[in-house]
Amino acid sequence: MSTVSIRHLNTSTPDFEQAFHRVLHWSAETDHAIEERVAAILADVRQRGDAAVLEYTARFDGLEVDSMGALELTRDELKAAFEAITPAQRDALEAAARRVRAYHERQLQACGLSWQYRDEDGTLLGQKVTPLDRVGIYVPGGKAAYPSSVLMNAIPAHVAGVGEIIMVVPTPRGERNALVLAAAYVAGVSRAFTIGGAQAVGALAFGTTTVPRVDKITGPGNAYVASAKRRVFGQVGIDMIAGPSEILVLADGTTPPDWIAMDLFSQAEHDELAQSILLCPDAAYIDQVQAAIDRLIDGMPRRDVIRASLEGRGALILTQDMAQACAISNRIAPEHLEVSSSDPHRWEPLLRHAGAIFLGAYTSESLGDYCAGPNHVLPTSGTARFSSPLGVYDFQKRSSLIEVSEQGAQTLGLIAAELAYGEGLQAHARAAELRLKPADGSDGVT
Ligand code: HSO
Ligand code: ZN
Repeated sequence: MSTVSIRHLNTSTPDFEQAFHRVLHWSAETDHAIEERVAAILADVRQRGDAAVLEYTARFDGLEVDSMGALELTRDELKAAFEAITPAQRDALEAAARRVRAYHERQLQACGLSWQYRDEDGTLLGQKVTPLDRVGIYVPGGKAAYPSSVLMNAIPAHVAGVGEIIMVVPTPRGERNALVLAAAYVAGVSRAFTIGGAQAVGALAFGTTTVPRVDKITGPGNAYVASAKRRVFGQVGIDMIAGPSEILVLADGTTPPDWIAMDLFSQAEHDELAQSILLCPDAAYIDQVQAAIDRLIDGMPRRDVIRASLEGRGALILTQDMAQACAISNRIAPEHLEVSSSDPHRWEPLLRHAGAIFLGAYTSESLGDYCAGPNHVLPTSGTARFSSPLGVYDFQKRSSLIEVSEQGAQTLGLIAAELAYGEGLQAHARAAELRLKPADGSDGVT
């Protein structure tokens, strides 16, 4: 057994605000060296296309081939990867994909469809929803190569009706991750390239002879990828720039402490910079969770990452009551929020800012990471205050529809002309007025 020096805070002590600020305060520093290198790589890919991508792939991934064709994975290769994994893995991937698909199909029905109505003048107004033509999905190759993320990015795109889904995944020295390729097969990826880093983002954003230009790039990546995505934003759409994983557990003390300890570990094991926080009004229970952490950590293969995360950014916070715990949770706006309570529905209405809310002791956050159905690409670093999980809506766009009736042209024409004259815009006013019916019944054309 070894002690994990995770911070303990108490909302009733005078220094709480200061200590809380230290827990929350985290800034991803911009590394200027990375920024400069990424800018140079993007400029080069834009200019030289495939030749540049080939060179960077040889240099950074140690993967030397003489044509871009050799960096494309065929649908047959994806299928072969699917067939090469174990039957249990195939079943799990397919079961997860089914649930994620079903959830996103609901999302499409609930908020992704076109609508229109006619007002009292017979004017038609509406919103037309169309999928993006082509999207790029970035899949990291190194320590964060998650097949589950392939499903979480590609399935909503597919459900939205995106025409072509292009996946890029670096394969250092040609080492391919069979589960990632199998997930691409299950999720219905259209084309896949074994390229990564800023050069892959550039290829997707600008297009090369081989890699088609996409309309939006989604998916997580390292600092180079994040910087490249920021730089190409505007040319193409991007999803969020994700920070390290976070979990906040709100506990009333009725869940076995080992379960809570393991849930805190589950996000801590992603990254030394991941953040796991417990909020609880029961001091004795917090001690039990600390004891569970100390007892369980040595058995974890990723204990070094978990310890670094818990000791660096974790916290066990004693609150006055559950309502105060909810208020603090709203201030944190965590990516994942577990309400580990015997009465989660009592607290849920108080919780406003979180990427995903997991209700009740049986709902471990990890079930959401893989297969519950909702997306696991979620807003981090407090951005749940203003943004949402990745969803079908991220792969769609909207166009407004307006069809003004003859009668509507009279009503709207008077309003518009008045406002247009006020703005000094004569042509706007006249365009509206030309469509007004004159009082004398003539056609109004002068
Ligand atoms: N919790 C991660 C997603 C993930 N977990 C993938 C396991 N695999 C970010 O929300
Ligand atoms: Zn996770």
